[in-house]
Amino acid sequence: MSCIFCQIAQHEVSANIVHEDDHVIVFNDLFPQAPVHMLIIPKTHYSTLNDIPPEDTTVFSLMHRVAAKLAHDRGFADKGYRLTLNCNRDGGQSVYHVHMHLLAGRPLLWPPG
Ligand code: DGP
Repeated sequence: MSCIFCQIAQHEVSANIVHEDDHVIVFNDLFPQAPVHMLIIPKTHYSTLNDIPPEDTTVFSLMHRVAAKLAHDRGFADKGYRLTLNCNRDGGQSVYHVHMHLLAGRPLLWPPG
């Protein structure tokens, strides 16, 4: 098993886990870019956004539902936050297991670098 996020999802590598259910696990990013920086990942391994099969019609709704609940529960839903998915080299992806960045806690610039 060489995927670090699969290893985190299987509790083989430690991470600061903030949510877990049957389908999704959320943990704090090791290199936070904002006061809140969590990674929301599906437990199913997909290397990139390009690898999610059309039959999997629920993966993003499950990830989004958890993100929205965390934003609400932690009190930054109204102030605002950003969900980001990077794909492949030009998209800035460095870990090849699909993940959603949940960023909050400061004004986030646009456009991104
Ligand atoms: P991306 O560049 O979109 O592939 O983002 C990958 C993120 O994963 C990056 O912000 C740093 C984070 N990261 C990499 N390795 C680890 C790790 O072992 N543990 C945790 N918690 N985060 C990691």
